[in-house]
Amino acid sequence: PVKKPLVISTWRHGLAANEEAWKQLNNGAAPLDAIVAGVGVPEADPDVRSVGYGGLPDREGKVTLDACIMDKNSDCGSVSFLQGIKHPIAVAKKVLDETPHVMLTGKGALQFALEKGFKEENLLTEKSKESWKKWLEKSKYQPVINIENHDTISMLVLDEEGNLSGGCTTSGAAWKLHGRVGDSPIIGAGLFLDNEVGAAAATGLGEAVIRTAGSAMVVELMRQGKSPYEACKEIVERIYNKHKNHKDMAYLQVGFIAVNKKGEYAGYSIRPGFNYAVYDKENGNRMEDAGFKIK
Ligand code: SD4
Repeated sequence: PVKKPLVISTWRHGLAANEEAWKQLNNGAAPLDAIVAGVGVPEADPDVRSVGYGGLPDREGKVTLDACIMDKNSDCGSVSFLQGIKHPIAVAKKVLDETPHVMLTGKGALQFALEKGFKEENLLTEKSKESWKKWLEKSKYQPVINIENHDTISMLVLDEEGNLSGGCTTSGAAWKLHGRVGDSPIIGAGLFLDNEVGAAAATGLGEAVIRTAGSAMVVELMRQGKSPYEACKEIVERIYNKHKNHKDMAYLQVGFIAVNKKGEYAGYSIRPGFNYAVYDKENGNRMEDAGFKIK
């Protein structure tokens, strides 16, 4: 029998996110609302330095956010390069629910959020400002593996009815160029699902995930019969091979989580250190380590 519901989120902050999403699902919330509430926990947490409020800024000291959400009908909403709004995932859901579009960006996304009643606020905490000032001393863009660049929260849900949905939210790569958008708000890169097959989401160096249409490829391999583990592994290996001689290789980390309609799930990354939180009825909420390609 398929284990349902099942909630999977990237990284340790996924535990608190899962907890909230699980609570919402139990209270009868729609899966997308559970995702918004769930990933909203790290978004609002100033100690999570890679998502929402408290996120590390770009090299101009500006916190710019990317997020997207997708439902069982393949409807999706996304915001990119959004500033001053603590919960970009909630804005992404509004884009899905209340516009004829999939993605809004920058000032237009902010304008839309304000029109929908979101409050503009300063997202740069003192702590992140300090980190930025320290970074400015050397101003060297070299993402730190598994730390400042790889802590996007992506959440995948297999709900009670056996339908898939997912969401993804991040402050993106720390010290990026102003205006840089990563994989996280891009459907097919940072997140993808097909309710007939499975769902996948990415964390890590967004550029590498975009170059390879990462999450879409993982889902496509599951369509061809691969398990979530095999699918994540094959795409991670493909990304690794494509980047073997690439300038990004020195700091390249990419990880995927995936789940299929049977409730099988997995995570796999290029380097060790990637883990994810899983919540199901049988075993509760816990961390699991992803497989990885290189030591
Ligand atoms: C990005 N994939 O913007 C994201 C980074 C990440 O902090 O995983 N997080 O490239």
